[in-house]
Amino acid sequence: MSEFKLTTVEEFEAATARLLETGAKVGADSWQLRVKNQTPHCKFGEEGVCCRICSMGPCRITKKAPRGICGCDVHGIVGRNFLRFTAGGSATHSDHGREICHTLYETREGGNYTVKDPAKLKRIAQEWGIETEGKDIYDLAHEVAETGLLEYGKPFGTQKFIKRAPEHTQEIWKREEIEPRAIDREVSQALHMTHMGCSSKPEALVRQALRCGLSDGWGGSMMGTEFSDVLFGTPKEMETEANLGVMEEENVNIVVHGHDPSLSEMICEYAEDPEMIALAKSVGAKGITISGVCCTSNEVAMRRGIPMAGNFLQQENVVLTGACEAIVVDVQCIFPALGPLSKCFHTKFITTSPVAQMPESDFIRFSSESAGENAKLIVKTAIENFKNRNPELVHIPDMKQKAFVGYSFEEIIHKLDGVTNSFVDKTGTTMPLVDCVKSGVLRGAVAMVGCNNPKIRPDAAHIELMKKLIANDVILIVSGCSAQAAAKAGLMDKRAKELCGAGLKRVCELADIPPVLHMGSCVDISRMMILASEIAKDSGWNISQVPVVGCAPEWMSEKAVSIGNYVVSTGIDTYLGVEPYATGSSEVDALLKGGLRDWVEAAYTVESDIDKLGDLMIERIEEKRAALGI
Ligand code: MSK
Repeated sequence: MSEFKLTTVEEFEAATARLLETGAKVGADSWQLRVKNQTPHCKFGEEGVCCRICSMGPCRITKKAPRGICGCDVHGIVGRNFLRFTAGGSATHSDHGREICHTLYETREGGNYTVKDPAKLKRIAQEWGIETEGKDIYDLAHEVAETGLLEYGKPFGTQKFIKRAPEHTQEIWKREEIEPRAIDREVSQALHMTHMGCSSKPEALVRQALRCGLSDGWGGSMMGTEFSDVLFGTPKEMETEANLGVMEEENVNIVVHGHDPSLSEMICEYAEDPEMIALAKSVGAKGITISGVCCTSNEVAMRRGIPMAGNFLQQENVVLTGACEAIVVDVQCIFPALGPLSKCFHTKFITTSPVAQMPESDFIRFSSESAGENAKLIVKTAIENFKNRNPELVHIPDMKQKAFVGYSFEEIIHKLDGVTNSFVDKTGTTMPLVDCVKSGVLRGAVAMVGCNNPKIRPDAAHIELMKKLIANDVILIVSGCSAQAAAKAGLMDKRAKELCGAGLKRVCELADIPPVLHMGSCVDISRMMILASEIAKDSGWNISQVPVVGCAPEWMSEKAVSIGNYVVSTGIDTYLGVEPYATGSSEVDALLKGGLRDWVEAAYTVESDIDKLGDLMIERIEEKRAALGI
């Protein structure tokens, strides 16, 4: 076995610099160049003090002009912007969840989509009060899918999954009037409240932002996660690899990118089809390599061990290798820049969703009814493009790390408690984890999530924070692009236990896990909410007392703010490395960074000095331990 060594951020950067040289040769644009053109950023935008929700403006708040034309002050404007930002994220995650419900509705015996985890489907049906006895599994799938779809527009009541939270948390949500009702209603009401002439009171706007976030995390995202497991299998530990070196020069390279596993699962199926492999060989390739970028990558890595080529700010790099036959995208986090960039190479930029249509792409519409045919056409298109490669432009950085992934909530319990668990059946508990925390073998946990953002040295914040935390016996649960940063560096290799404090190292050895556990994609932060809830129920603590904090050091998207809002509302203090656009209002800023604690027992901390951010998280974990007397 080769000697274990982390890949450094400097090595990532050197590899990128080499790829950018190729880009320069062919006249390619890059995000690095565009950042220069966009800097410095608009100060009004950064502070959230620009209002353009009616056509009397845009109004920008300054000392000289403290109110907009309608008379709204800076607190109302910043609050409205914050709520609209959240609504964008909540709608996006939840619409992803809705698509998955529709895919579940399309399942048929022998069809494009089948039920891979019938036991999970039955558990959810029972949880929702749907009769399972004597029912055909596909009839049950359709009934559950339809019930899930009704969660989006139900006229009365609250989200079904909120019953999974501890009673104390549910009481807080009720008391604070932030219990999420119909998912679409929360998004719609956010837009209504922020329309000209509606709410301008910061408390009301921030409260709705929490509610809208909760409808994502405990509604749309949770359905996205749970039904993806039903459809494609609940993740189990699996070995894979990460970083650009997973692309193979002699093979047809297809890179899947986006978020919805309905497409990528099908592409993976067809890439294994003997007919397609024979076709690849007929054009001179040795085979077909599928790899991924962003959360689509996380989805297929978690369930199939498909390697992860990179995260958000590496999406252009896969094209710059000159060895990418097709980058196939579904929805979210896709740079429109991939269109013109692909034209500098032979790469086909294939868009597939009516939700994410982009210029200079080949649009092959993907739908669950014709998924097989669509996927086959996409794989075939990529194979036929292999002959168009320019060998002079091909350079794949020789850089990859081994990674263990697949730590769904169920798998974590399985690894720690040795039994296959569901929290509904209660066949296993989180007590082994709680006992490790109580004894101090583990000091606590950090849920690290989120994107890359050029405002922070890409991947450096994720990796440096993880190194610091594991050295201090803090275990990491991670998702999204944060997970990919860890995998690329080598922190998901089980040998990374050598970088841990003595306590965490022991846990890693006993449970045979890496110190950084990949829990999935952005929607799978819902898995973390379930884990936190079960820890609270098993330990008798409230969620806000558990020595766990959330962190998104390099976040950039609207989805991240929606996530932050539901994580905080669930009682988990959340640490950010980038300010949300809210500093322009002292009132909104103070609410987010402190006032929320009176409502939901948790709040935000923002610190761009990453080392300090790590210290603050460790301090908070130790404060929680001291308060528990452990
Ligand atoms: S893909 S939302 S850049 S984590 Fe989910 Fe990564 Fe952030 Fe997109």
